[in-house]
Amino acid sequence: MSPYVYKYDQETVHIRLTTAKGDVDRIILIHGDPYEWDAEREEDRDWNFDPDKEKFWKTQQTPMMRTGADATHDYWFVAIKPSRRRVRYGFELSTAEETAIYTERGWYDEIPLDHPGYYFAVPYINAVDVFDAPAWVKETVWYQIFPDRFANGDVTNDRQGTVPWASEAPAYENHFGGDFQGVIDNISYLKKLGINGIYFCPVFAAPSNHKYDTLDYLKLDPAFGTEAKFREMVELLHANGIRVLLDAVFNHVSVDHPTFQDVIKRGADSEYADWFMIDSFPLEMDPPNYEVFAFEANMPKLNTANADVKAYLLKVGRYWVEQFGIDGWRLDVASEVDHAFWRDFRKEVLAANPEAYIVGECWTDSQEWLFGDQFDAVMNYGLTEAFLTFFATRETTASEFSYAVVRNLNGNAMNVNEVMFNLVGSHDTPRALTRAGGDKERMRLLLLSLLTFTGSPVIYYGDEIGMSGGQDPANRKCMEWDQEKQDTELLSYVTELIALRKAHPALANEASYVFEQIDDEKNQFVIRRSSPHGDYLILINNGEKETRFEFSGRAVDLLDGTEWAGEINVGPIHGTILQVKN
Ligand code: ARE
Ligand code: CA
Repeated sequence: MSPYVYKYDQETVHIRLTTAKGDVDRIILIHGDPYEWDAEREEDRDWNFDPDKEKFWKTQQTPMMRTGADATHDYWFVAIKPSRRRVRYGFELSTAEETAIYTERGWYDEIPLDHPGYYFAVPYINAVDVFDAPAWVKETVWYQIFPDRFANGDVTNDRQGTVPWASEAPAYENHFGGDFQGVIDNISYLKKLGINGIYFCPVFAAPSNHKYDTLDYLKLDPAFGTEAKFREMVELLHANGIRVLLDAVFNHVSVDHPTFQDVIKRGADSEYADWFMIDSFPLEMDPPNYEVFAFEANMPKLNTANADVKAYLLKVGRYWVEQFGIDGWRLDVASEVDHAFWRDFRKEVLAANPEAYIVGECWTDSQEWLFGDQFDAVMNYGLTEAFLTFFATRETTASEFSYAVVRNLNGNAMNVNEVMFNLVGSHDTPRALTRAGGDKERMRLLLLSLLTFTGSPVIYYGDEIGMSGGQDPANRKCMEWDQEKQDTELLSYVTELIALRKAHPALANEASYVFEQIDDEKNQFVIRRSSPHGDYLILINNGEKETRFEFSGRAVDLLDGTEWAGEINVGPIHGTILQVKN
């Protein structure tokens, strides 16, 4: 599997090709069954010729579609359904002046038909090899909750020193008492918003307010509530159609984790000495003589290649899925944990629930985790940056934005894109509204684009009501529950976008995503999303002036229900969604 050639499902192969920008006008895929010969042509065979050379391989020709471009390349795509789940293929590339055939054996002037052995191959689509992400994720809109900051539903579980809700600015050390009861109390709010999945930052026992320094993976933090309360919350969320994703911090533990404490005490003699990556004994913390997360001496890195560590963490992965019915895991610092561990982790979790969703925290190109054997998706921070630099900070042109998005979409298989964890901000980044300089129009464009993008969008708690905040910890303010202080207009806008995404599947997945009418001067473009459900146009005017978009036929503006023929005006820093009528 690669992003260029992969099995999309048990019958379909996707093929992509990139060419130098503007170099090629047309590409036709030449493809056929590796074992099928052209009977008609064989009848015509001139028996005076060498019989080996006169056999003709039977091929079909399917045009590829140019789906986009970046600064240097054009991207081409075709989906084919080989009749017997196997295919040999090559490319016919043409300009007005010349045609060339590209095969596994190199370049030809004419299509070589004497043997399929010239061609590239997908030898067979074995069902077990097909990337198999859970289908429900394609229809999920996530809401990310930082548990200490969403809602305090039970003051009796507050730890000592908890400060009153929103009474101070979030700092590295303060706790505000948010908990599972607070989530339960606000299910109706979440349902009204329309989200149908919650990603919870860590909930296991840990000293800090963020809980990324785990003390015990099999215990919930008492400040969040009891096991019974957690179970009640998960069941209530499920009863309301909301899935639950937990945060697994397996790269490191808290310095106070009993295993690490044992190593501090017993040194090389500790039975846990090989659980960590230690340079020398005795242990020293300043600077640490053991591997850690970043430069954090209080977060010693686990040696996931150690069989006991592996068994311990795999048990954790399985336990919460099996015992509490959680729907998946977000994996912290996933890119720094070894691949073999993640392959086993996937097997273990899917054994407990074949429909579980696994999303890694990787900030860079992530193909090496996304071949179907490790994660279903990653947190798509590459896309976040493309969105923010165009809509929020306005540093890039419409063309540059399109290049980044096209590269992002072509960086992974469609199977992955359809379940990608897409976000405009998280507990690790300044809030989107803050990146947008507090400008609500820009924020609306960001949310419109996020909620009409392929994949599985995530809304960071409070973004929907206009909360602000810079880099951590300022981005982790207490949720604003005072309606007077909520931006209720923004809230209704987000609610409407989520409802539209659900009502029109082509705004979510299984539809094309093609840039049209890119205009850098006016700072605008159109996204065409074509699907079996019809065509949709997402009109984006990121410019400072009202502008006119033209299109063929009639279309309905889904945000206000008005119908338009051939053209529509869109205000400055504004966008809308058209459903094309045929
Ligand atoms: C604290 C401070 C930070 C400081 C940090 C590092 O708050 O301001 O930068 O220490 O010394 C958790 C807490 C954080 C805490 C951290 C350490 O939530 O508040 O930070 O523990 O005590 C990189 C990693 C990525 C990681 C981010 C934070 O690649 O895995 O840094 N994210 C996860 C979680 C965090 C969590 C941890 C890891 C640790 O989501 O919440 O932090 O368990 C880029 C790079 C990325 C980089 C990113 C952010 O663009 O490409 O690699 O992510 O910037 O820095
Ligand atoms: Ca509480």
